[in-house]
Amino acid sequence: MRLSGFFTALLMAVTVVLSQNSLAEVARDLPEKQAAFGLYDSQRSDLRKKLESFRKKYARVHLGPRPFYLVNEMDESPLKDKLKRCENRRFTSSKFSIGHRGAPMQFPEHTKESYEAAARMGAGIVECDVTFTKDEALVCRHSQCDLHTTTNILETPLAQQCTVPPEFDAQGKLVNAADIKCCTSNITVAEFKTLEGKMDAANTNATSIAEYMNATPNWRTDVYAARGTLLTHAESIELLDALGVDFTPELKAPQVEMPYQGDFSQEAYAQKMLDEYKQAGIHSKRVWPQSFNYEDIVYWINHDPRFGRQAVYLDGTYNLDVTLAEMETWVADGVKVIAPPMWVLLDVNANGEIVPSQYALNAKEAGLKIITWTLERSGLLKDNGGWYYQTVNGDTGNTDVIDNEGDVFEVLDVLAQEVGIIGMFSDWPATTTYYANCMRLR
Ligand SMILES: [Ca+2]
Ligand SMILES: [Ca+2]
Repeated sequence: MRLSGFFTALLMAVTVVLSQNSLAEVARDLPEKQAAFGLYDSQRSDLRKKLESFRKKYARVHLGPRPFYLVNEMDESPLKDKLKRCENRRFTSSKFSIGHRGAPMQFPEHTKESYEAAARMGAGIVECDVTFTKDEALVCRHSQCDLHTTTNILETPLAQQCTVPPEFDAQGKLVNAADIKCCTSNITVAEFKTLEGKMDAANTNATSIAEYMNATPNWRTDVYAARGTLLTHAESIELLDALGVDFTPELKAPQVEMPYQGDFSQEAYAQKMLDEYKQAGIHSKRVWPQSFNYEDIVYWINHDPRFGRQAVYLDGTYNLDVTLAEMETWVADGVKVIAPPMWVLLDVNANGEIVPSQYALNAKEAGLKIITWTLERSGLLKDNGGWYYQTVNGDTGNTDVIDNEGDVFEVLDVLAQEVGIIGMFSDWPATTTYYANCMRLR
């Protein structure tokens, strides 16, 4: 035993010496080898970036307990059995899993912390909703005018710059809670960066600022809202790139008259959003620009076709009756990807099964790729699931087939397997990442 221990130690020592020698040789020869292979600095840095992003893609993803809980909550079915068999898998990031505003079920939306949580949960793409400040800097916010519900602006002196600032009576009682309105265009980017993100909510009956701000629904939480670091669009690009995830910026409708301050046109705004990716050296393949405004999509397709190729037309008409002929006009304009809300893609058949809607069938026939929104944004499904589930929960007259938390996977499975969506926006990406890994959706 002792002898074999000695030989093992000797072998290890020899190995270490040899590997140090060969490493030293490699290091010495590297400049020559690079010259021989014609690797210039920029190519080397490209290669390094690619390796880094490869490493991050396959870095350990952490899903937390929620997806496992949701699988357990499912009604018995072959789908449940299949999902259960994936419990011990090594989960990796998937572009099917899109972080909607980050991970806002539990983290303040559009903050560094929220984006990091989404990436950690395996979202392969993370969203920055894009709007602009008074000095025309692009920043991540869901709306140009939601600072009063998504940040702490009302408890700062910047509140006085709001479009509709808070007003108080002689006793100091807040008197206009329902009307308060604060926009990114009210402040400069430097001022924006001094704010803190909070969970998106407001009590519009409040009689104090504290009461107004303390309104997070009980199915979300404030436990991660101690700090929410706000980001410019450019900072979001840098962060998401470092996290190894791809990008889906949404150009939000301006709440100010365009051209803003006489010179910032809608086209300049749409172009500026894409230009910030070019300035950061991001390949267009990694960017899925979105807009509800059809003209923005057409602008990108015609003026910046590399980025326009993956432009996502968010169909916010909520019209279940869009015809195949109309969808074919989108295709003729160069649109390749559409994104209606998930209920538009779903229907319930006579057997009480969730099936693709006529809209979904038309979109497939037109050859459109489909992304949809938003999973995990509905509160408890035992309480019906609300707006996002309206065609499957009885709200629009169809049979109600939503009655427990596990139904989230029943819905996602129809969207993935039968509608054939290529991506799912989620407020808690872990749920979608779990499904994507189990079904091998990249
Ligand atoms: Ca969005
Ligand atoms: Ca059920």
